Amino acid sequence: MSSQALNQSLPLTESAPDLNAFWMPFTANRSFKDKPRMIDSADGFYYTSSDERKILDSLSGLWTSGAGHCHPKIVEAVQKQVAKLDYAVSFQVGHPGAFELAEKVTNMAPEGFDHCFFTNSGSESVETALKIALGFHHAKGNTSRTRLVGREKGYHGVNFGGISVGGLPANRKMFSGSLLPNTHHIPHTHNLEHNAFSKGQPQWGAHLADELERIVTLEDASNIAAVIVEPVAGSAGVLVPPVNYLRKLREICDRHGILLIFDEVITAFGRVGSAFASQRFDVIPDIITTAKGLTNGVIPMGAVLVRKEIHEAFMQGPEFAAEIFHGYTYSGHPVAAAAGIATLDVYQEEGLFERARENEKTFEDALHSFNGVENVIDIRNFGLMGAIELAPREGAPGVRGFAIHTKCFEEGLLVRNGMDTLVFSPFLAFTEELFEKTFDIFKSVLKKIN
Ligand code: PXG
Repeated sequence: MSSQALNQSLPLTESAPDLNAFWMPFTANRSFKDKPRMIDSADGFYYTSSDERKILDSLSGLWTSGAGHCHPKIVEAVQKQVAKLDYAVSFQVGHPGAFELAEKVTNMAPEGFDHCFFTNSGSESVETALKIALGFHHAKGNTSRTRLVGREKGYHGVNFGGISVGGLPANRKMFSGSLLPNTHHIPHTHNLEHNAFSKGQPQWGAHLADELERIVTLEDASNIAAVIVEPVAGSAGVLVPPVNYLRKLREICDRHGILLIFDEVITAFGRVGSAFASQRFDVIPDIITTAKGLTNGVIPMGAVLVRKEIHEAFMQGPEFAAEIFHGYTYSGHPVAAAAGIATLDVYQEEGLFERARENEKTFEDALHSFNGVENVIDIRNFGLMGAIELAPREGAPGVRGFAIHTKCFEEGLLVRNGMDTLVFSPFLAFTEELFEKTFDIFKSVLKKIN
């Protein structure tokens, strides 16, 4: 393109961009473009909208930014790295940052998780984990173990493996003819009759893990590779595992030689008051997927952590050959690795996982103060994950939740709605004052929106 042509294609002023070309993900594009909600900048716990209003972020990005937006230490690390080594391939060549980050992450992980594979997102972490599970059994000579088990209402990203084991009908519907074969689903644990308004882990529901045993009986253990679940389901609207449920899943997997994958894309890095939810629940899987909080959302990056035995199973064959035919152009990207290293340092230096634990009670009390408010049919919480579920309007599911989201934005609060469930994921070091502010705005909006 000539420089003249280039100039003609650039806007002459900093006026608002045309909104047409960007096909926004998971967004009502037409209604957004009719009435945009634009964010210009971020600092700490706030966004600033393009009409220069401060918007308190009750979701820490999209469960990504627990350490706060534009954290100076992470910003500096990224700036320095991008000027020093902007990109380096990780295939047959390495750079120190990726190794340093892998060591740091595995040091925070449950004992025995000694290896980490880098991806660029949660979705890629899930695909990678499923492939590692299949590859593990293959390497062990158990080539019939190819079936994968997920859970209803599970969210494991948007790629084909992830939506196949995932259990959110809307995410599967349009693609249902082309999902992976040989997948099964255990039931979800959402039950208003038994568990509504539980604080923390519900007492009812551990028996639902036994459904895995039923699948094993039906399909035979020798055909099943892995089970994947979120320790606390996030996207489905914070579904907290019933007491003993995860332990039962672990026991059934152990009994039958099935790998257990915890999808910790949301739950890792302080969201439930520990580095990994596995540690908080004291149930240790075989493979852990992460993303989001790994870099505080600053640069896209994910990681899959595996137990030593799984890694060892791949380290066979001639030494000149790659052990797994899998990887991404940006696996272990130097700028992402720098963001990750700085982020993990910030978590530690600022004691953010401990701060998250200290904040749990304030958060729980604030959420459950909505018990009894009109239209509120359930409240759920664990760690710093919380949800308030509202009854849908008759014949119009999701409309009430979306109206609350947009009204909150107008009033200076970003709240995410999944249909009629409002989801909260506060910053790890949120203050009492900001919890109060969040829920004051939310309360006033609830009064205005029927
Ligand atoms: N697994 C889990 C458990 C997730 O929560 C992914 C995988 C996919 O990650 P990527 O980086 O590919 O988006 C996620 C993502 C919501 C919401 O509304 C949650 C996610 C994504 C979009 C919306 O809660 N989590």
